[in-house]
Amino acid sequence: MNAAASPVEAGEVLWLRSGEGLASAGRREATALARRIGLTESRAADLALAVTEAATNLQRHAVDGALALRVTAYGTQAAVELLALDSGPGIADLGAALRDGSSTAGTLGVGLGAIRRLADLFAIHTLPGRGTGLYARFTAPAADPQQQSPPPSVAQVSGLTRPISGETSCGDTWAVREEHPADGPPYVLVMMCDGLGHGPLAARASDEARLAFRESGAGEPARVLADIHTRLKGTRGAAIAVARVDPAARRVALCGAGNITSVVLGADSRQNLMSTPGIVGHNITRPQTFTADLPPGSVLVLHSDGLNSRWQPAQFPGLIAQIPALVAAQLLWQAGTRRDDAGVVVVKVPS
Ligand SMILES: [Mn+2]
Repeated sequence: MNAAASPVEAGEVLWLRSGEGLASAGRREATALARRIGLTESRAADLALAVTEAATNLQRHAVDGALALRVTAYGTQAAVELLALDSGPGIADLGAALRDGSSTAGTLGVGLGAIRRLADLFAIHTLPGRGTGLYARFTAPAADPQQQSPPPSVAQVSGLTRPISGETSCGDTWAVREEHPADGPPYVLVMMCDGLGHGPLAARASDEARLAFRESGAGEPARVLADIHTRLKGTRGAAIAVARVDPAARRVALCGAGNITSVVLGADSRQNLMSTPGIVGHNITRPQTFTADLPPGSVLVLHSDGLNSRWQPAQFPGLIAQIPALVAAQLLWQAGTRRDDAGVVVVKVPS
């Protein structure tokens, strides 16, 4: 498996909030997803066990919490991804919690060693007093071993969305397109989209935006945004930012309209990239493209207004060293509101 490869766009995310029956609901959903992507019986059982451990942890020890489950594809391989997120108390000694058999009775962290051992890819980030994010990936066997694997990814990209409380469809979405042109270095295009309002009509606008993003042949963010604008006429419209990341040059160029927050995030710095006012699909006047450096170790973060934009890097020590899926999840959980759809996408260029 190519761990660097990125899923191409947002898929359906199953959110299960902590409460009675979390473990059994989680197992049931995980088993259905495992079947959908053709995990072997024994790997499906491993996934179910990991879900049980994560759910039990949340139920017993965490303040508020949720599991998120989804299917993604990395290169040609499908995977089930499990996220467990909570609002505290955090894990004081992560090293001890990850060692199986260590005495962690009564603390958050029982079973973490087991989840790490079972998963194909595991990551965890904890904020003392404020919460823990856990990520585990279970990858299906390649569908066709003869199939040519795609060129290695030049950037890691992942995101996460969560609908407003009480809704199942989400108007926030993200997508990625990696290009390997014959006449130049490879680059990555990424889109963050917030369909206006929420519910099915917002989701429809963001579905159209994903299609337009995928089908646009353009390589410049402003051109891609213009193509999406054309496609979104007749929908509710959306706030959208499109970024182009050139890994070799470590540069990002971004063009956005409407309220999307775009940040180059360093260990103790954040640089905002501006979007212009407007509604994609209705009125965008002279969208501008802004550029910035992506220094080694930094990540690019794009998110909707379902997250409070006033978060600071100092509130998330160590987070940017994590994989993009976990960076997105922690930001969404810690800065997100349940009163709006929320969405984040994160791009990381390997150092
Ligand atoms: Mn919104």
